[in-house]
Amino acid sequence: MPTFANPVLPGSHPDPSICRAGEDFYLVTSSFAYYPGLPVFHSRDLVNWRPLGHVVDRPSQVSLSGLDISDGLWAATIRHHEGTFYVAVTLASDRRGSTTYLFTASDPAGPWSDPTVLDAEGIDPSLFFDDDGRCWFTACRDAAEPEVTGPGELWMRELDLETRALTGATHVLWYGAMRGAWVEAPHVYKRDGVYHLIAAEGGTEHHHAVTAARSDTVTGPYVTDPRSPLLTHRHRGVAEPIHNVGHVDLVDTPAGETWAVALGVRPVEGTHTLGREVFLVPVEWTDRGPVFAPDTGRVRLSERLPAGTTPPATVPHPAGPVRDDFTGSALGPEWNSLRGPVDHLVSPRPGEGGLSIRLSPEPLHSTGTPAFVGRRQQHLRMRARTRIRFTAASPAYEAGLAVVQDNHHATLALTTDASGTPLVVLTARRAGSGTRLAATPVTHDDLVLAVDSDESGYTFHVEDGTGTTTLGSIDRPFFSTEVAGGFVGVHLGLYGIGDTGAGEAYVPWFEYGPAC
Ligand code: 6LW
Repeated sequence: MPTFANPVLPGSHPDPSICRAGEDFYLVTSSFAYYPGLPVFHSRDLVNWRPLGHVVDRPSQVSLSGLDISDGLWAATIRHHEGTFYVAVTLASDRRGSTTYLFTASDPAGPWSDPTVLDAEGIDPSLFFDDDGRCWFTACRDAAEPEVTGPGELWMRELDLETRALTGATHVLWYGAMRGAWVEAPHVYKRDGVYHLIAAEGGTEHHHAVTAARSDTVTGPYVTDPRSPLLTHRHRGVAEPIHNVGHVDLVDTPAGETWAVALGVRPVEGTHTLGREVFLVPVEWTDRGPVFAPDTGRVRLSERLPAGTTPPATVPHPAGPVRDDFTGSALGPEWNSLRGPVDHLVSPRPGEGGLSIRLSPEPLHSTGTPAFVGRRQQHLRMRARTRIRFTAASPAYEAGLAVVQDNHHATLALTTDASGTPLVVLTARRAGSGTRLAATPVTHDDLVLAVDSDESGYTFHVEDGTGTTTLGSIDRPFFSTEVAGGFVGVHLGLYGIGDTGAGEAYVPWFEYGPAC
């Protein structure tokens, strides 16, 4: 039986939401404080996903400034109704509280509208279009009586599509099946006249689970599906390659099947670095409701292809390194900055190719917009290399390669010592406080900086034309969510720090790919 490889979107792509328009599937994932925000992907077969654009690609749409990396754009829902695409999303902020935004587009590739702010409490907004065309908004919020009901509750109000405002009564739908655990990520589906409310419970870590309730009317009352949890890996042992499975969204295919996109992680000895990834799971509808992974009851690394699709003609994820020469007028869709555009700091050199990185005093751990662009690490075993030319006028100036996981960073940077000798320095930083792990003088200011990773750690190298020097390694758990905290996965990137106008680095190319 032809199969595909899970995850279908490797690397940090949490909280997937999916919809179909005709033969086309569209998927959005969370992007937190990375910019542009809310990547949109397109697929015809649910397996091969191609980046299409971003919902948030203008700073005027949403302000991400001042946010921690794991705050920002959380858990969007994408839906298609009568020619319009809708995305509802939370802008989460520890300090400012959360805001719910609604965006629309006639083409999911964009442009997406400026947002409408919805008067909605909580996180994980979702939309359901009933047969009569009415739109119902759901989200989760703190429960009014947590000691009785559990910490969270799912609620619903009608969304008036004309005025783009919530209207009518608030309906409290459900407190979840596991009660003591947070209930979130609600989505409503209608099947044979029954409304099914599917949610995530247990928190987004080890106890993550899919639970369900059903009702004859959209606004409830919803009755817990006694089979809950319908999907979880929390009972599986350390040998299980996929954990933390949950936060699903369902879609029907033109061939009449239903599939779920779920988030999950691939830990190694209890810690994961790549973030929460997108897994594709078969679903079968029965009289009792949806059955996830009916054959095996679990999410698998190798799964049967959806019916009606042919084995992919192209390899979805490159087998070797892919080099970016930055020859386009803008960076490719895999590149992200933090909290806003950085064209004034990091930009392709017109005509020439390569990237200019102008120094900026903003450190990587700040809540501003540093001179940084990064791409997701998508393979546990990988290698990233970059050629860089930079002459630091002061030991306080540096430019190079960065590994960023929330507030845990490592940098491999070209700088100088006080006497003006160029150095390459490896530094590990926790929330800005850095430990210099190694330094080596270099004879060139034109070098290749490299990092590779495997199950045990990240190893940093410098190539100067005469040979390769390995500067050191950092244990993998330092870059894991379990140690660094937060909601994101590792980004690999390029950065420069120094006084404004004090110089720029030139990066002819950056290369990333899986390693064996
Ligand atoms: C997301 C929520 C969650 O909104 O993490 O714990 C949040 N679960 O569903 C960010 O991904």
